[in-house]
Amino acid sequence: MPYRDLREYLAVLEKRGLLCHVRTEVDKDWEIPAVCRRTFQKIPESRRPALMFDHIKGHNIPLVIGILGGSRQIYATALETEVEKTLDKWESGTKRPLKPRLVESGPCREVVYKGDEVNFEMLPAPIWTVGQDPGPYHTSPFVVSRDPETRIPNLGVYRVQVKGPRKAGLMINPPRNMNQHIRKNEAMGRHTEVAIVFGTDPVVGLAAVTPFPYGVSEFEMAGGIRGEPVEVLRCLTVDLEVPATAEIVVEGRIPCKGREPEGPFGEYAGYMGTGGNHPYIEITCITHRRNPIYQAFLSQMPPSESSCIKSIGREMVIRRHLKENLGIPVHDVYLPESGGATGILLISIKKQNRFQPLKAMMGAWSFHDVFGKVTIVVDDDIDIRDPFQVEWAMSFRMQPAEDVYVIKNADPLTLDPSQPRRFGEKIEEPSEQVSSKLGIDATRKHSYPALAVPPKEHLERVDSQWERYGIRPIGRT
Ligand SMILES: Cc1cc2nc3c(=O)[nH]c(=O)nc-3n(C[C@H](O)[C@H](O)[C@H](O)COP(=O)(O)O)c2cc1C
Ligand SMILES: [Mn+2]
Repeated sequence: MPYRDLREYLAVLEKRGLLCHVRTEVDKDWEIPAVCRRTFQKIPESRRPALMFDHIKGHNIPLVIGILGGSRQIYATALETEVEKTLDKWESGTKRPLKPRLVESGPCREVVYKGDEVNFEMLPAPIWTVGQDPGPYHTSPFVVSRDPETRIPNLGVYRVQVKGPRKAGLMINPPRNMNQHIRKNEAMGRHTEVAIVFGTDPVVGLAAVTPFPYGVSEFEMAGGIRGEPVEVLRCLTVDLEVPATAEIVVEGRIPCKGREPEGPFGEYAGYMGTGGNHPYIEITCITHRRNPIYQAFLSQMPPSESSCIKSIGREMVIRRHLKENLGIPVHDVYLPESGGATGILLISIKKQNRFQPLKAMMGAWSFHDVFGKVTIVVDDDIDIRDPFQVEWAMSFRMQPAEDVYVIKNADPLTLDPSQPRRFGEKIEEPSEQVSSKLGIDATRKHSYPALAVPPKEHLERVDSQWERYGIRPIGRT
């Protein structure tokens, strides 16, 4: 049975020992980011819990973080599967989309504020990079908007700056789906309606950070993965639908062509991301459940929750594009967290001809969203999730003069500070950036000598009688 809402999911995390309560009172504006950073640095990924800050100074709403991507085990729990089956669950679920079910009422509307009663600052959004971010930011807003022609909704996570009791700022990178809604509306002289959702059943959140092609509804994808439609409720002041069991819903409108300074913000690449002129939201209504729970994602320097939750969905969509649209025999796709699940892309293929490695790179580079500034293609006997094996392939299956491709004038990885500054020092708009790509074909180009390892049967014989040799790792008896 899929989780009905965030609360059911948190109860499962708690039961499995994957959620740790921080019961002492904490300050959201310096302490929460520092505690989270230390949790990610001090505790190895496989043993890292999600966190619930029960008492936040000056607020009566608790904050949960790491609940979707504190670790791969937590991520798998969110998808109701096991770590090894995560990709399969994505693959099969998204092939059977389910339309959301419209309902008449839902707990997300237990408390309603409209007009002058609206106070966006009631939510405990932290200041994440203290001394550098201009103020509090929401890092886990599931932002809903819709195409004005097709009416197909889109759900994406775009950072939201708190700008006052009824005002918020948004930063949407150029390749993102929601830009098309704003662009289409502005071409008709219209504002864009928006709903920001916090705290849902976990699949909705994971779908929101995944770059499905334009026109694909993340609600339908989430329904497919859950095996049951997402129940949605019509908003009160905008023509949009939101998950009926959400913890908190903020409704508003982005004025036509309205832009205001936003940022800078400490970003997923591990550096401060530039500020600029970006759309803003005039908030019209806030509704929430009684005793709502507020969700945040840990972003900033990888490893982070952001790099974990982005990597798996992105790997799935890239793999699907290469395999199903381009017919490349892809074995595995991996976006390491060190590259913020963006900068470095590894692809293994069961190569059928010499052209496929370059085709795989170009295929990945021409996806609508931008990944793989450095893209490495290897044969399918290399485990791309093991850096040692990738380095071995790079060492002995690749010739720099033959197998390296550098492409200029590629679309930028927004927020990558290494990009050249073509228009002077200060970048006002992400569209002023430009990137280049490095592709490395580390597959075998001709027949290879035999591997220099003992014969398989000898290794198997040794394995079967390993105890007999009495060899133990140092430090253990
Ligand atoms: C914690 C976190 C913060 C994010 N912030 C932004 C952001 O501020 N702007 C942006 O364009 N994408 C941001 N993203 C990435 C988008 O959520 C992601 O690319 C998603 O696919 C966007 O939805 P779309 O493909 O429907 O546009 C963020 C992702 C995460 C996990
Ligand atoms: Mn989308």
